[in-house]
Amino acid sequence: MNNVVTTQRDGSLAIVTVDNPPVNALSQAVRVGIAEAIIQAGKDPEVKAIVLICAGRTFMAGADITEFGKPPLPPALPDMIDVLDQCPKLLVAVIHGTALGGGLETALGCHYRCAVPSAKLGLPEVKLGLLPGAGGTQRLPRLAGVANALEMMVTGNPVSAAVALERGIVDHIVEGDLKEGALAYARSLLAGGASVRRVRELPVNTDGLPEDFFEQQAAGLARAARGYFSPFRILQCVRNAVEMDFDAGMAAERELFIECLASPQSAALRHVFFAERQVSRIPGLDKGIQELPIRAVGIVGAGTMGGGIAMNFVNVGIPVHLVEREQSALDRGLKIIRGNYERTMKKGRLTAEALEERMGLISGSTDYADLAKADLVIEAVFENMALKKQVFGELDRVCKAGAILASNTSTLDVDEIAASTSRPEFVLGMHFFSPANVMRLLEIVRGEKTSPEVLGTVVKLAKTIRKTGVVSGVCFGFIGNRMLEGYAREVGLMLLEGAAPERIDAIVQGLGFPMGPNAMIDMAGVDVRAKVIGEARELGILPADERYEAVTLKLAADGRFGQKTGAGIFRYEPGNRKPIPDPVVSELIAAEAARLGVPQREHSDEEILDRCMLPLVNEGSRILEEGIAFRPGDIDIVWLYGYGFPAFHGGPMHYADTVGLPNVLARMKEFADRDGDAFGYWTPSALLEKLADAGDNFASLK
Ligand code: 3H9
Repeated sequence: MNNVVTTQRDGSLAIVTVDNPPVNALSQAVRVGIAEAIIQAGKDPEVKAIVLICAGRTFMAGADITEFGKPPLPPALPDMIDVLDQCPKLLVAVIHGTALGGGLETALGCHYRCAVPSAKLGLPEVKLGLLPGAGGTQRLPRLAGVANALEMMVTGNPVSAAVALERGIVDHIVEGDLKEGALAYARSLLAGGASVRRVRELPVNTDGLPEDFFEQQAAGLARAARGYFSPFRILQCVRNAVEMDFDAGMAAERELFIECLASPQSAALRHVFFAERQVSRIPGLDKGIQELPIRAVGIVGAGTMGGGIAMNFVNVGIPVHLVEREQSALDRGLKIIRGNYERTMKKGRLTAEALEERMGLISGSTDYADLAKADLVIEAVFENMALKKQVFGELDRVCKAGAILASNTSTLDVDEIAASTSRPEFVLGMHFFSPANVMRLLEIVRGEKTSPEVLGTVVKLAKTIRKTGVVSGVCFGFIGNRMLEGYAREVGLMLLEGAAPERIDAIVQGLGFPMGPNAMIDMAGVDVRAKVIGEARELGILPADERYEAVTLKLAADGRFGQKTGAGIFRYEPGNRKPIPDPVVSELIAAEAARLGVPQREHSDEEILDRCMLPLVNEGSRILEEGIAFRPGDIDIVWLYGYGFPAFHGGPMHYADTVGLPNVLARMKEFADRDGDAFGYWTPSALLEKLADAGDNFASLK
């Protein structure tokens, strides 16, 4: 017997236990162990029924993702599940924690399933660019019905034990002790004369399914899963379950699974899975550090940002006190927060009681002294260094010793801000993205003097408020906005050269971004962008290039601030966010180009895409080189969750690896040769050159 799967006997029951921490992933050792244990117990004349159960915090959470992309190790999961399916003894899966992917498929290969009320069951393979490849696409429709099964597989979202019971995915809910309850259930099945029941032998029920069900679903996916590969293969598999016999459906599932596994999308999404889990590991941060308790939060500034930030905390039960300069601004801020919650309530996602409970956790005043008891204060005032320093000076005066003071600055020097207090070790940046109650990303900016306890506390806090926290060093714009500069610069230059904004946006969207760069600036505010450029110029970090963001600056000067004023790079109909090309802007751009003497040219689609993406890669590489980001994956996560970089391309650094670093360099050189490189726009980062020369890629830096 192997050391991750063991068998015990309890009367006529065999108990097969999987113990493969942390999540009982179905590694080769587990597959071998389960298959052997079931064959053994199946042959034992004294065993009447077998219970398959897991130790630790969860049932099997799926195939072992670390094995993907490596040569297959026998037995394949579908073969192991065949062994379960064919077992001559009654076989019961006992589910606690999460039965996910191959884990749920293993349970579906058993003859009965029971689960504790807190269990969650799902087939999340789609999130890894895969499809359930161990019979899930054929077995789940037989138990849960075609529509329910398809929905679970294309969204990848799990269902609760109660829903699973209602849909026939589990047969029984175990109350009380997991093992005792499961054994009692197995005994009751035996006592009731239950026989082996193989899911493969059940019919697929198509009652009530519209005739054009699959066509309708395909049309829905074309909208909801634009650019994705595996959801369409999942649909095909479910259709096969209806139209083919079980074995043929299984064979087709296998083929399509292998196709998904080999797809670049799956490689990208698996990279994202691991990168997401790595961001909270901070090199050099001692595991034993004492995190500070955060029981009360203060926020300075009750504008859109401050209000959005407040919602994150009260959503998880942490009270917030807001401080504004004027009572009227505070009242306005509180009204906006209530309005946001009311909208959620109208959508049925929040009860009236929960709304009042959350609002009850928010207080406000115009007096800094009311922040004296806060464990953490986040400053969310206007992006201006002098103002921020003044706020931090005030906070230093009123806040208790040991309170963490954070700035929500999106670009400014956190060390300079920290220096305006007597406690720089308690100061850091917490850069939320707008809308702060919705966007998942939080850039955590560690100052030169930020203490490990403070950093560790905020990294953990990010998880508590359900954000993905990525740590950045101090530099203008940190990870995300610093990289945005080169991207925006090239977009601005291409506009001056005569590329239409809607064309640039369409090409970037073609890669899978939800919106193009021009629409994004209109949404964020042309004035906001112009202000950032102004500040960067003041700090002397912009090139002496008159063309730099000339279009944005001109639009801002003309009062075209973007969506909020109904006109920016595009124009907008009242109440509609759809960008509409505006001839006025074409004229404005042409006039700017003439004024600056920018020659007009034709751009290929490829050039537009490369000039948008390669500056991201080059700046990302510099950010790594300088130690601003710890890992390429951290940069990818910033761009995925902060800027809508398509997950199926894995983020800018993973994207560069797939393009090939020598190709990235060659293309940059082409632009430099053609246009000159007076301002260093196409000067490659030393790290990029080093990796390319060595035949390495960013992934090798992990
Ligand atoms: C599949 O099953 C394909 C089949 O259909 C067909 C095959 C032929 N493998 O998330 P956490 C690690 S595809 C390997 O922080 P939580 C994870 O990296 C699979 N490792 O904990 C982390 O490691 P570390 C379908 C895995 O409590 C540690 O476990 N299944 C796997 O927040 C803890 O993870 C899925 O997609 C794995 N499958 O959440 C489920 N899963 O500590 C993926 C986790 O070194 N997993 N690890 O960083 C999850 O959704 C969450 O991990 C889970 C726990 C909800 C289970």
